[in-house]
Amino acid sequence: MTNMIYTCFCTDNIHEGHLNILAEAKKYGDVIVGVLSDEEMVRYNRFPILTTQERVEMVRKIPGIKDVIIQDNILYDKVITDLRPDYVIHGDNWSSGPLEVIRKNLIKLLSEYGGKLIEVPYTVNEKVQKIDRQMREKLAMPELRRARLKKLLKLVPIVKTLEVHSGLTGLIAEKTLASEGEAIYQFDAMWISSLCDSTEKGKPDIELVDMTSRFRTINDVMEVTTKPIIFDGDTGGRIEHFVYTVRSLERMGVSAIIIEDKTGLKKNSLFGTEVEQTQDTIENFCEKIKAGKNAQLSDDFMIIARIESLILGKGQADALERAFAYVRAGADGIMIHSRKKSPEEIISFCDVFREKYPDVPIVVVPTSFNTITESELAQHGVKVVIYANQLLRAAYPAMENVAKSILVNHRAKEVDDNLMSIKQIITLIDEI
Ligand code: SPV
Ligand code: MG
Repeated sequence: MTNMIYTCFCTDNIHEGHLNILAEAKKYGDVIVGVLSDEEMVRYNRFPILTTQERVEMVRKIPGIKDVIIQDNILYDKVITDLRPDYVIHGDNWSSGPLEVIRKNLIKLLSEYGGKLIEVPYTVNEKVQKIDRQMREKLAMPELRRARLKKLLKLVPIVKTLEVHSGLTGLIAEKTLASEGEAIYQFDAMWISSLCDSTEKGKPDIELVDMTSRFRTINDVMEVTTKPIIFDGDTGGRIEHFVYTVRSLERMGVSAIIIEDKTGLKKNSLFGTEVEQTQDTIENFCEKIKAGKNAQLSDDFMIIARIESLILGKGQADALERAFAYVRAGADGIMIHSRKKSPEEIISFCDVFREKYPDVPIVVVPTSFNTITESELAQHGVKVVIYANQLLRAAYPAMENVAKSILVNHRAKEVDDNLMSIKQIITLIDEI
């Protein structure tokens, strides 16, 4: 009986690296190729440009393959149980780092019946690297990037969004992978926070940093990333100005703007009622939403209405009345905010809102109510979770401590143990 050899592809593009693997595989027997599903691609790899089905067709066209299947989990348990291949073949680029857990899992599964893992040198050459860069460039194109948030909302249980305010923090959101047990995690999207964008520039969060400057931040992030962007649009400003903001963001490839129902001098919500803040009228805010929806040209762009009722102590009934009105006015999603330590008021809002609107995305920013987990939020219908300021809050004390240490020691030696090495910093950013 002919041996069976299995390999899994998570790619939109067949290049010589894949063909090398297949050529090697054919030496061992009949080759079955698994195509990793969209859901799993976004969970641990990059967003696929082609759909699962299109990728299946792409692989089917390669001559000499016995069968193509869809692998719907990055871990091999189901594939191995179903197929029991004699061999599995993979590039040798997964022996360390977060992907190691997949390799270990596979080796354990194969050892249960005497299957073997074959590892071939991962092809790294200029041509392959160029193809990889081209795919990433394509993902970063405005049309494709903009549409990705709506797609993600369908693909993942909750869109995990990290605040970014520069190219460097963008790279952290783009590239960070973490594993725990046999699971691998990464962020799905990025948040351009008004608080952090302003703070990074040494300015207060009062709509002082103008749109041109905020767009600069978006551009810096976009130049080095591919993940979708949700923009913190503060109050959205005057309706006459808001429509232009919508058009500009859409053209740049931003996926969504969140505007909050405050008016006058906006202060950060986490001040709550300690400072004077005025909530907009329902009528006026609905007009703003309608004008924005009218101005946008694509179907992909989302305008999300943020409700400040709980922040301003106006209560649940007011928050819900506003949420329903904003959805009727055309909002593509609702963000509900709270500065309570307990997530209770957020949960009860979500539960009531969900009964009326099962599909309108709910967004939350659990800065104060930070004990609730992503899966608990998802159980109450939350579709987007934003970690809105943690990166900047981590960076500031770390930098301040280093500055103090240099001052008291009159040299930099003592801080060295807390720093990344010179080698690491000079090689952190790849040259094209
Ligand atoms: C931001 O990140 O700027 C926000 C969220 O608007 S919050 O700071 O909680 O108001
Ligand atoms: Mg803000």
